[in-house]
Amino acid sequence: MFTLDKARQIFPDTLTADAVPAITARFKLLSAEDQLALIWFAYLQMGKSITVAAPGAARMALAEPTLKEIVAMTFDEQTKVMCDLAGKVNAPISNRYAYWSVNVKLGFWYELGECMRKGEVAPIPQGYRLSANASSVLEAVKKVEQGQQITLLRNFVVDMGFDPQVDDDKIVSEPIVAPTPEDQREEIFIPGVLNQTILSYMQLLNANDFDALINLFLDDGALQPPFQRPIVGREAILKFFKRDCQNLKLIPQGGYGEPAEGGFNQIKVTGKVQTPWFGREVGMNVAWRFLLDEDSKIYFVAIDLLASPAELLKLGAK
Ligand code: 45D
Repeated sequence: MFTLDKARQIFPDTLTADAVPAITARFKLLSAEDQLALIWFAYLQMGKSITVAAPGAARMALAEPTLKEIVAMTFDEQTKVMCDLAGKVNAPISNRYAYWSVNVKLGFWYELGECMRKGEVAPIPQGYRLSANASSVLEAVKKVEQGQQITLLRNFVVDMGFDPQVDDDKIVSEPIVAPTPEDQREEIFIPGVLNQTILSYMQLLNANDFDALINLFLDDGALQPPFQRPIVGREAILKFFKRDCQNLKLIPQGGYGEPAEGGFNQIKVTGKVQTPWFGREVGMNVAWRFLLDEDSKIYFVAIDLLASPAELLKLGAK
């Protein structure tokens, strides 16, 4: 029988973007000042080719009071707040930050960045010289493909703040949008995949219909996001979908399935994912590795960020 650990090993020849955890580990060793400056330079560089979509009002309302508070501070105080965030120091704003969902954190930094541009918040000093290590991490960030760059930036932002033990039920997240009406949902067609659970998974996630989506999972099913531990159980997965997965666009391009032991089936799909932050400007190359039980319920699905576009073609037996 399958255990979670065993399920995680299906399709072992899938090459994930190892550069992301490798660069993240090096980034974490830098000083808070270097981290902030590095992100600023990386963000400016990225801004030359892609634009971040301004977050909606609903999302921003949650961070608004904190942003106002920061704008009212002196430059020195502002710099301290930002260094405390990067350094994960126990301070009031660092504490509050730890209780924001991923998208609220990103929206907060988006606004701070705008304020830094306008001169309302302390900028990274003009002549700031990165340490040798930080420069080398920045060069590494510049070399990876765009999907990996935005994943790195997202991970940097997520990891900030003071979080000894955050109570998951107290996380502040943006309101939930209504699912796309059924007659407006896009049909999903995946060459090589006829399994209805897989097709429904893609369509329901694209439609933000999380209450229907979660019914595709077994009670003890698990979902493993890129570079994360699996999220186990329907309740936890549903919470994750509602909190972090609104308005994604999954664009599966091909797939392959084969029987696994105990009447299970393993199906691998590859394709692109777009985040609402960058829309069509960035297509991340991903694989979904599904393990379904005999009733085609999802026991496990891993979403991997792929090492390169060549990985999109690696389907099926060789
Ligand atoms: O520190 O099937 C400044 C799942 C100054 C669900 C700054 C999925 C310095 C199931 C520059 C201002 C979700 C797993 C900072 C699929 C400073 C499923 C600001 C996958 C911080 C497919 C920086 C979904 C800023 C995926 C504003 C793969 C940075 C989603 C902004 C991936 C960065 C989404 C942004 C990604 C990054 C989104 C907006 C990677 C967004 C990244």
